Amino acid sequence: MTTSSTASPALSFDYRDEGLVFGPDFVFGSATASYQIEGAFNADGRGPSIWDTFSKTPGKVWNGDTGDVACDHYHRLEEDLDLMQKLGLEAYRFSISWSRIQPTGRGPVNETGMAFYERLVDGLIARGIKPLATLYHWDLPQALEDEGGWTSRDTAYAFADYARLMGERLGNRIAGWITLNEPWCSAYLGYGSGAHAPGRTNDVEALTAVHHLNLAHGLAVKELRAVVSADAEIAVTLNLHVFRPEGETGPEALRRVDGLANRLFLEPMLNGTYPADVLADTAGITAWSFIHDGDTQLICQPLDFLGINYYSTNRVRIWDGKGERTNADGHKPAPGTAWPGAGMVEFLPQPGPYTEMGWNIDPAGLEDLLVSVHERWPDLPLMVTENGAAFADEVVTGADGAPAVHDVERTDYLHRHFAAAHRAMQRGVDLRGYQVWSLMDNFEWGYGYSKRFGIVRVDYDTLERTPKDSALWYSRLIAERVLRAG
Ligand code: GCO
Repeated sequence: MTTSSTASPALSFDYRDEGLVFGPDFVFGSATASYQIEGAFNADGRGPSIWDTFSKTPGKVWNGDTGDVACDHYHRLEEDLDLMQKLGLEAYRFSISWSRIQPTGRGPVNETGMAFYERLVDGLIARGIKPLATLYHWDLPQALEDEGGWTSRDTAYAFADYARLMGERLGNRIAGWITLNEPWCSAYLGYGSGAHAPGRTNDVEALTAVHHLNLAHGLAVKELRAVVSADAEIAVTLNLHVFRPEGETGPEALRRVDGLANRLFLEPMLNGTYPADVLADTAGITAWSFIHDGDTQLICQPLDFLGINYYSTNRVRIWDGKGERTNADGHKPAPGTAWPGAGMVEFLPQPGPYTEMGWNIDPAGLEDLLVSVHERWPDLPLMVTENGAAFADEVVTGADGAPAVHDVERTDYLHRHFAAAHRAMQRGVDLRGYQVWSLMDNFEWGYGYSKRFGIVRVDYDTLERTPKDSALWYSRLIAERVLRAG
C-alpha cells in the first residue's frame, strides 16, 4: 500500500517491546501450502499441476528441486497433526491441491484425494485446531493450463465448480475459507515474469490472468456461500505490497505499482470497480475487453475478513535514465516483467537487515499496511495469513543430546512483527489472527529447498521434524498470550 517513509511514525521504533498482551479471541496459527509440503505427487490418483511441470523443466527451480516428495506430509499426516497440537497451534492454514480432488481440474471427485483432506480436517478438529483452508495456492491442474490456464475465462468457472465441491464436502468443518492465495503471484509471476509456473512471459496474458483470478474469487465466494454452514468465514489472501516512494518521482512510481500490485485486486474485490488510472496506464498493452458486463459485481462479494501476507517493503521512484537501473523488487530474476506497463519504475535496494531471501526486515511496514487497509475499509476484519522469514539455520546438538536449531534471528523477526501487529490493533485495526509462515521448512518455489522458512526444521534426507527455538518461543507466546523476547 501507499505509505511514505518519512510520514511513518513507526520508523523510529524498533518493535522489541515486551509484555504486549493478545486477547483471548486472537487466533495464533501457522500456515503451509499443498505443493510445498505434501509430496506424494502421483499418489492415489492425483493429477499433475503446473508446478509439477514447471519444477521438472530444467533451469526453472534451483538445483532441479521438485515437490515430488517435499516434506512427505501426505504420508506423515498424523505425526504432523500431533506436532501442531504439541506446539499449541489454535489454527492451521493449509491449501488444497485441486488436482488431488479433480485430477484434470474438472469432473467427479477423486475420493482418495478428498479422503486425505477429510482426515486432515477431522484430525485438526479432534485436536482443537481451527482449519483454515485455502482453495488455491498456485497449483493449477495442468490439464486446465493446457486449455489456457488463467488466460482462459473458463478456468474461473472451473474453479467455482471446484469450490462448490469442496464446500459441499467440508463446508460444515472449515472455520475459514480462503479462495485464492496471492493472485498477484499467480498472474504476474506465472504469466508475466515467468519466475513461477506456468512460466509464461506475456504482459497481455498477465493482465488477463489478473481479471480471471478476480472473477474466480468472486464466483467461488458465491458458490461457497450457497453450500457452507452459516458460521464459516470466507476470505481471500493478498500479498499487498508496501511501497516507500523515493524523491520527487516517488509518488508517481508508487501510484503505478500500487495500482498493479494492490488496487487491481482490492478495488474490484472490495468496491466492485477497476481503478481507472491503471486501465489507462496499461491501455497500450490491452483494452481490457476480457472484462465482461457484470463481472465487477460478481467479483465484489461480501467477505468476512481479508487475509494479508507480509514479508518486506519496496522503495520506488521513476528511473531517471542514468546510471545502472536497479530492479530490487524482491522477486527472483526472470525472463519477463512482473510489472506490465510500469517499466519506468525503479525498485531501489532497501536498507537492511535482510533475511536469507535478501528481503529487508521492516516491521513498520506491517503496521503501516494493516493501518492503511483499515483506514480504507474500516469495517473489514483483517488476518495476517502469512508472515515469517528464511534464515540459514544450523543444526546443533542440544543439551539433551537431541538436535536443536537456535534460530534467534527468526524468533527476533517474529517478535518484532507480532509487536507491529499489536501496535496496529492499538491503532484500531480489527486484526483477528496471525498465521506464521511456515509450520515447517518446505519447497520454496523457484528457490527449491535452499530457503528454510519453517519454525520446525525438516531434514530432507530423513524427513525428521525438529522444532526450532522459534517454534518453542511461539508455543510459549500462544500459551501465555504475552509477547516476550526469545
Ligand atoms: C506466499 C507464498 C509462500 C511462500 C512464502 C515465502 O503465499 O507468499 O505463498 O508459499 O513460501 O511467501 O516466499
